Amino acid sequence: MNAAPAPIHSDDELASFWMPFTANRHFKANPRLLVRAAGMHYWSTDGRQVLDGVAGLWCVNAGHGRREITEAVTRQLNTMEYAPTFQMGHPIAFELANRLIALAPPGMERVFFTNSGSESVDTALKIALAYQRARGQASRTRLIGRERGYHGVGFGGMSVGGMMNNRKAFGSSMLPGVDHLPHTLDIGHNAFSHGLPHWGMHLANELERLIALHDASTIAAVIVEPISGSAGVLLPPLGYLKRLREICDKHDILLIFDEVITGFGRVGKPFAAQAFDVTPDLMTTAKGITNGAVPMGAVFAQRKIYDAFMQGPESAVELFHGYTYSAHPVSCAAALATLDIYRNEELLTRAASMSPQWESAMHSMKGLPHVIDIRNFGLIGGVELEPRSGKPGARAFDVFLKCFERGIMVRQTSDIIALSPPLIIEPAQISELIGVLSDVIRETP
Ligand code: PXG
Repeated sequence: MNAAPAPIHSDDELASFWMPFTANRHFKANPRLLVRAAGMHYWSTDGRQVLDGVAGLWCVNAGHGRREITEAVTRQLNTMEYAPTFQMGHPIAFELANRLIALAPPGMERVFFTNSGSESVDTALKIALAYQRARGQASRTRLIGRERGYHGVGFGGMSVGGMMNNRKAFGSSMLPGVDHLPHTLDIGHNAFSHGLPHWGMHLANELERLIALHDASTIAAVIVEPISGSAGVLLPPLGYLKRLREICDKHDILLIFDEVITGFGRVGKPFAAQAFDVTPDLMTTAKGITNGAVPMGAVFAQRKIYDAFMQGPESAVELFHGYTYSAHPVSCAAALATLDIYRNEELLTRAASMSPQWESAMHSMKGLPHVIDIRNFGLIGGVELEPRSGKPGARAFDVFLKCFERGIMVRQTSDIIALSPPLIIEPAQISELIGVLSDVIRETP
């Protein structure tokens, strides 16, 4: 077991690290430092045990401190710490791609490796554009995203994403030729739906409207998260994703599912594509692929997409894209060990069996002060609070802070509390998580 480092006392010691997506000044005045993790828990510098309600950041699906992953990574570092995959290869990269394909929806037979969700998204967008060109449809350059979508922080992902705060500072540098579908959250019609909401399938028809505006011959691809996570758990209405698929098929437009959070068991099947029985053309993943232990991402592609590139001279590079660390051997080793754990412990379907209990625990918070909506699917939950007048996000931020003090870690985005525990969560831990969150919501003005 690692010894806990000495607590940091001086403000100066926190000054250098410019923290990502963080209120830096607030954090550095009130640091929340984690030093150890095992199973369902973190431990903080002051020795407190914290129940992880968000799997780190939606990534530690098999729980913390998995020895099998540590050993696989150590073995790989001792054998070959790095090898290039540009015009060279190493065996476990191919083994991992084969293992991933076996989990994926039918037809998704090719895998491109990246190092993060953002890179997976930018990779998928580039593949979509290059595919259209490769098959003689070079006029298809437009990309369609969705309001309140989150697709990471690259310029491509930011452009198709629909979160105002991620876009406003970079407005003039977005990709040209991007349009957005409306988001699917409608509290007026769907508040407190259990699982997928019944109202709103017709929102997919907005794609027909965008096609009528731009013409299908200009559109390369549509990208959506099957369930929007970062925007605060926005669920697809029943039938909505199938309808998107039908419209894309009708107009020969690629459909991309961003499964960075829904992939690897979060919704009770390996991927949301399977849970919702809708197969995209490209699928972006990251996070759970290595249980968060080392960075990695992967883009899954339908065979027909890869095949479209396999023309021209055999010695020519077909796709001018890739990263120094694509299929990094250490990441591959971590991913293989992670997939073994998922298989041996049947974690990729566990969210389905835990979901009834999760759903009733989530909805037990109905009626608490300021709770205006509760949303759930698989092992994902969202609680939306009424914003304080003139102070959007402040109420949920207070809830997040108090939860941490009381020993549970949740995520806050605007006035929504998001939950996505490791898939190993036990019934008593669901009760503890929701019990503490309920107490905190009750006590937060
Ligand atoms: N797509 C989706 C759907 C995501 O959720 C990314 C792309 C980008 O992945 P990287 O690995 O580049 O961060 C994400 C990331 C949260 C939260 O609490 C969600 C993410 C990241 C950090 C926090 O909602 N998702």
